[in-house]
Amino acid sequence: MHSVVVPAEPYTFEFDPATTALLVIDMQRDFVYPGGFGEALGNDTSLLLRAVPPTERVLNAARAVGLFVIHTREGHRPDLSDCPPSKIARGKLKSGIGDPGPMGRILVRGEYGHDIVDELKPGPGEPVVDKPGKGAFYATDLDRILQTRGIKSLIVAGVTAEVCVHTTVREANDRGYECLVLSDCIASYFPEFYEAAINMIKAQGGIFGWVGTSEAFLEALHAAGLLQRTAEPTLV
Ligand code: C5J
Repeated sequence: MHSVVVPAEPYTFEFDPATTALLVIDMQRDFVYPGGFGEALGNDTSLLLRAVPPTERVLNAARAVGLFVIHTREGHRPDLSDCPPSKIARGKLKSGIGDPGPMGRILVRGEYGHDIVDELKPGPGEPVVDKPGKGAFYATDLDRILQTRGIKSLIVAGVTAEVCVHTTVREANDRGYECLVLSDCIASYFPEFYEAAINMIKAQGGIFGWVGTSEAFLEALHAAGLLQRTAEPTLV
């Protein structure tokens, strides 16, 4: 068994790659890209977009060392039969769930905007869990997939910090998974919610889990001898 030790808060996070998965939450075009549903709601998507490059580095490293990778997407069946009427009505939006949006029907499976951003496209053998709620364990087979693989720890990236990431980390924690949330790989449209989300995870001795950075995570993989150091292209 390899043990990887990542400097984190509130204290070091230790994991065995054989029983650890990278969980990439809802990195969907409609939330992250300019011109999508998120922006149509008046949000600044650049705050989300900046989590993409570090997540891409972590995803590439996870693939290189053989970590199990799993992606989630928030969305519904085209007939919306899995969407509570309360969710459709919430916000009294002019264009909401199921309506035509800038990138296809909003939060509907199969639509362009519902799919994962190009940079973080799921690879072969990486399950994509479609979830109707905010938490990735609610009404999905995520727990079954993780249990079948013997997964005990989760490295977490995704959006948004205070909604789907937080709900999922709380659900995971209650199910006994140890979560390391990578602070630069999660994001929110609201800086104050981002800060609070991070602080809530690591408070009280890590009440929901640990918080670290992508750099610390990658460095830990190097230090454990699992990842080769490659020269980064330098700007001249
Ligand atoms: C996610 C949302 N993925 N903010 N959804 O966080 O509604």
